[in-house]
Amino acid sequence: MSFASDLRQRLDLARKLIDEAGKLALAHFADLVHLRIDSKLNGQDVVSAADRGVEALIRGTLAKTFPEDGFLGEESGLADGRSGWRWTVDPIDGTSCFVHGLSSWCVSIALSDADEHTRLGLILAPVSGDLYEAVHGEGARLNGRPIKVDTQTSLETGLVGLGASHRVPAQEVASLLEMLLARGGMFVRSGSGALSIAEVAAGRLAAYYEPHINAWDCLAGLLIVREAGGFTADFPGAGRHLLTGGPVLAAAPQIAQPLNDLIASARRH
Ligand code: LIP
Repeated sequence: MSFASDLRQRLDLARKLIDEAGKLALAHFADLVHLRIDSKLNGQDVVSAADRGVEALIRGTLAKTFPEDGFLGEESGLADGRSGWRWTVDPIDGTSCFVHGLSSWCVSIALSDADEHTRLGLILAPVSGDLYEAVHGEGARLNGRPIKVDTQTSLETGLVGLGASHRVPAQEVASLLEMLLARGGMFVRSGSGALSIAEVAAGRLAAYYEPHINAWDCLAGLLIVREAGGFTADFPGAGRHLLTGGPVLAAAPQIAQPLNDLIASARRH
């Protein structure tokens, strides 16, 4: 089988699978009162039966169809494969929003090759129905229509998505917020890094930055931004490992440097 044919087969399945996963997640979302929720690292870091059920659906279907592929899921961890392909999946990104009944969550599926290049990225926001998708070298799409980052916005006119969690010192986030506001900028925090990164690709956000995020949260979105003409900093960055995560920056090209300068200043404070 050729590389292109292997990739196409996996894209076809990923499209069907993310739709099925979105429907399962929505069924849980409609019945939150009966949803089992557990804390992980702290009260803000939660996992639900919906996360586990959606990941089991995706992981089980992929294992049946492509048993030689590797898989990295937020809830079930890493399983190496022999084919060179590896799926990286966040069954529900924005779990905290999900369990609180907020609509800012999504299903994120990425596929990487043996050289750790992301070749497919799919992000579905089931509440809105928005499906973001990219194939390496073939552009980015939202609901089937081509998308591009916003090349006209600036820090002073655009919205910067900022991620925050208790995995990083509060002061680091506070310093960046202060510097961005002082610069005349504005921020939003949606609670779903994957969805915010996809909104950079759609030209809705000027950029997205988070001091620490995991691979399953961002690999799909970073490909979608690159294919939409955006800048993405190397992830997880020099000296870091896929499983430890790291900082993420995705931006319209004209925003990347001024925002990076603010990030560097905030880190020094
Ligand atoms: C979330 C990320 C978000 C981050 C949260 C959490 P999850 O992923 O999308 O950007 O700030 O701490 O990691 O846990 O909802 O899949």
